Amino acid sequence: MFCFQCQETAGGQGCTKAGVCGKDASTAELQDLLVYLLKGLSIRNLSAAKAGKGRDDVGIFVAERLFETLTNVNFDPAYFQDIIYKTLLLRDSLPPAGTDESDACTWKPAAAEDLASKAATVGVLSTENEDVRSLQQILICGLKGLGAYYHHAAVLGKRDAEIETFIQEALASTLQDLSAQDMTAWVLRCGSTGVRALALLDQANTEAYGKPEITSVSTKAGDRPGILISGHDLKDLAMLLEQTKGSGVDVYTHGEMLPAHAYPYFKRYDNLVGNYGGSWPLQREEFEQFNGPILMTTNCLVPPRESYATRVYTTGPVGFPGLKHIPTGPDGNKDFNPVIEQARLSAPPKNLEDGTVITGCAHDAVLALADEVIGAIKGGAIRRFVVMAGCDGRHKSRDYYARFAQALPSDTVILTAGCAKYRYNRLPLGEIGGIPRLLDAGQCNDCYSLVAVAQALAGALGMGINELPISYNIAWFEQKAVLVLLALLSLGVKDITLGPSLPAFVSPGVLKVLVESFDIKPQTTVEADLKRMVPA
Ligand code: SF4
Ligand code: SF3
Repeated sequence: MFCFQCQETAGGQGCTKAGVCGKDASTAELQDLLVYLLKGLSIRNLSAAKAGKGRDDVGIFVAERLFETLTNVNFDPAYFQDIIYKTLLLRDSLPPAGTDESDACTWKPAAAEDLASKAATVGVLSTENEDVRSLQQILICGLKGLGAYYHHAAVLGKRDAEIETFIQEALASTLQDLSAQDMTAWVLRCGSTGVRALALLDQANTEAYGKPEITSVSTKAGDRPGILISGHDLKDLAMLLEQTKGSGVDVYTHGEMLPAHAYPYFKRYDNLVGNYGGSWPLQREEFEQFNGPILMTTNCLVPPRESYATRVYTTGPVGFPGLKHIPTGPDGNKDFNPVIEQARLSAPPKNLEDGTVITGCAHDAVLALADEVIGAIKGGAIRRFVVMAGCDGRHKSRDYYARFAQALPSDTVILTAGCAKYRYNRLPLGEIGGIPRLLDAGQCNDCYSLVAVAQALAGALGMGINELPISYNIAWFEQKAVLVLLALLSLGVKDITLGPSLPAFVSPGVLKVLVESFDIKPQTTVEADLKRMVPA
């Protein structure tokens, strides 16, 4: 195996024997083979579409399969073996895309063992040129993030032909012999399509659940049995809350599900009682203490300890050998009764903390304060905004973000989204004239909100996006963050600081281009970065 798609890749270079994340070699290789075959499927479907014979189910199929290969989503080799056969069936239901088709369009296994031998030849390292490989993998990682966000919009009924076609065309482009310039253009198009997908998801979420409101969420555990729901899928939360109503079981959010508390729709449920624990890297300790069942709707799943594995349920794209999976019915509904039944028999969660956290500072809520914010900028009460969005992770070096947040001068405001915020969202950062100094827009996809706020401020202040008093200090871990980064680049945002380390899939040659074109900078020390991002 060779996988270097996330920030925690072994030695900052690549996982070669087993993933630091817990993904085994056979799963990693099957994921590579799946991505390869998705390219063949895309080529055939795009060709059939030109003749008016494309299949409507391929675009969403490809997006969802890409999501399953994202870090900390699916660790189950049996699942990938099965889905590879389904991908082959779908591909072969489409007519050949000409007489000289790529191997990805024609390869078939004679026996199950062929999957492993083929997988070993189609992975990341099958592209020899380091810069070509780098541009291809930036695109593939971006597409995995795009597939994830698009899946979330699609489960809420929002489909978009342009996004589906782009994903297929972009995948197909990685089998072509393109110039560096053309490959870079695909990468930037992935970013602009990312903006489109993030906007679509924002629309899907707000149409289904209302506009987020600035909300204080309790982090205290109650004395009734509970279910902990983690990941990003708000529709799963909606179904779970409806099914647990009146059952005597409380529902707690975890990790990226925290922002759900800010939506008017979820506020209707008094069985949604609070947020439990921090971000994903702490889950082994926190799940142990939760006592009740845990539902993982998307990333980030950490391979569970035996002591609580019988209480962990997966659903949607998530999978792990031996864990119980809640399937999606043909109408899109899910039956969470097994989870609820187990919760009834569980002890209440052990209390971990006793406070509150603020969320729901999405674009509508912040722009409702636009006059105050603009007045504070013009009057000098707010000197600068610092976008600290993105992911959390296990590395000790991520202490940097808590120290950075704490060291920011009192006339600065943090804009955040994603699970990176758990490093500093319990700090007493205070307010500036009634505006909280930490504005949490929500999940990582709600980085869209930060862009909308920046664009509105630019309009109101008559400035270009790079002239605004905003600095970007982005934390990345997995491929959704790659997509968010590409989205920011496609909008022309420059001078982004990226940490805690640069992606292993960015080669020195490609990094040079990123620095020259976008002024991307690696994170250094709190003191040096602060001096640069918040000039006196
Ligand atoms: Fe390694 Fe990250 Fe790939 Fe897991 S996802 S195998 S940790 S690079
Ligand atoms: Fe976090 Fe996994 Fe990226 Fe949605 S939950 S931001 S890491």
